[in-house]
Amino acid sequence: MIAQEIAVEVMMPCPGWRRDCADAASLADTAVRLTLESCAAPQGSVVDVTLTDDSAQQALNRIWRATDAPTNVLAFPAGSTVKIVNSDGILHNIHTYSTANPSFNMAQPKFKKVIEQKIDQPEVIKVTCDAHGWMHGWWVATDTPYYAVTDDKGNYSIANVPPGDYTVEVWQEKLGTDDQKVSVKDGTTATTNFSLKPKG
Ligand SMILES: [Cu+2]
Repeated sequence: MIAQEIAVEVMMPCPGWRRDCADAASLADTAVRLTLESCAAPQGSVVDVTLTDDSAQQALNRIWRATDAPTNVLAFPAGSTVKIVNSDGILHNIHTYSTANPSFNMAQPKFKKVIEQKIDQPEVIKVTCDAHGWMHGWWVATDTPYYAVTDDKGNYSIANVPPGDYTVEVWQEKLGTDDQKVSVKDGTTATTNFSLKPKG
């Protein structure tokens, strides 16, 4: 049975949701009610859901995740230390899924504001919060200092690459990887475009 004595308000400030997913509001309503029922949420609870767009997500990321981009991907050269910040004062549990680096699974209570974790080996690492199933992201530890995270349009640029022949590899969490060769000439800009297709 779906809990009824819980108020769920679904807001869709972005018109794309109405256009592309006509029943988004009722799906969100049902999903929230089933979730709250499964965890025995108290009757009388009020839940607000906002189905938003990339620019609003970017603003939230800027405020809450110190990442000025609409992304859940953090890229850095291997050997870097990642600062995991608990900025909302509730219990989280940081869990990494890796093979080249040691995995870790660590509670982050509200008094533990920052956990530092060094990532020595290049690897794409899935990161979840075991306390909140919807919280997840990716760490991409690169084997090169030349890397970029695309913006919300898929654009990227990598500055100050020395002249030479390179392989540019792209990774996307749902679309996988692709790569292309590129030659960089002194004082010029080389362009590499990718078009990833869903598999299957
Ligand atoms: Cu969490």
